[in-house]
Amino acid sequence: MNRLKIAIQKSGRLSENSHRLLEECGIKFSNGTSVLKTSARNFPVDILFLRDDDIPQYVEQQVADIGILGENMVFEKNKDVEVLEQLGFAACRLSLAIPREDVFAGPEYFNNRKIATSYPRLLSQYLSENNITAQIEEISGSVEIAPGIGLADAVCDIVSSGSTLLTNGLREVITILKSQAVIIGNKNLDDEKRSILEKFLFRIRSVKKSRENKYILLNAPEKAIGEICKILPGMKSPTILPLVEKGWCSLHSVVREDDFWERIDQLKAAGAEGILVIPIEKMII
Ligand code: PRT
Ligand code: ZN
Repeated sequence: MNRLKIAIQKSGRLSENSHRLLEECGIKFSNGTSVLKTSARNFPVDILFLRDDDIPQYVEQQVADIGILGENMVFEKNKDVEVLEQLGFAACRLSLAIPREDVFAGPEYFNNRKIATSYPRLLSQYLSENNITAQIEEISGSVEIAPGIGLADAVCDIVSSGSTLLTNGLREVITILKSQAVIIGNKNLDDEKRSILEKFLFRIRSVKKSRENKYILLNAPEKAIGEICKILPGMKSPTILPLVEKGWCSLHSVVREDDFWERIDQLKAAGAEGILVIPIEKMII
């Protein structure tokens, strides 16, 4: 039987979340540190452990059918693959940074300067879109030390908290790209692999939805229910059960993680009591 080959990063910032995602999708596999490939026990997929830089090319050539990696790398490598789903982890940005004490008045700063980066394609695209002529110094790691050792005037590198730039005396001035982890796929999968992929993506979307939502239970006086239902639209409409205490009921619904605290304040103001909020393991809609 055909098996879908999934490439994930062997070791690095994406590995743990990639493993967790597969596990939460119910895909069970063993993972020795030295193996390059393993087969899932309960789903028709094989998992390849690779360097993230190689994943776009391997997916284009169908050494792997799909892969999990950062959008930054997908756009830098510019291979003929399709982005299938954003995964919401490994958030970061590709930014230009300059020595902290330099005055910065706009992108013209970079004219005739040397910029160190591991992202020459994305940087040169940005420079030409902004009519800047700069010299790109391509290096594969520790980009942030380049100005300090006299290799370049500025850097174009991945930033997340900003502390690496700070400790190297640099200041972020322009964000070129915002990135998160995504799934990419080969464009020519056969029907059997497409059908495995659809099942896999369905599971991923259920996992993502469950992460974005919480299950909420609360008690409220019957007369407050109308108001509370307006605050909690839920998946369809909330479940309402009578309590032993007359005039009171229990209400169950689903609330989005991102506006959760605001809703809680509104619920309390509307008369809700004994509010319980519970994580959702899977959410199938
Ligand atoms: O060995 P392999 O080639 O597989 O891994 P790698 O070393 O090339 O990549 P890795 O594991 O460092 O990063 C993999 C992916 O994680 C990247 O392509 C991004 O999509 C994403 N990601 C998220 C990051 C960061 N956050 C990040 N902070 N990638 C790199 N960094 C580095 C950055 O290069 C800089 O050195 O962290 C430093 C900045 O971090 P802050 O928090 O100090 O700003
Ligand atoms: Zn890499």
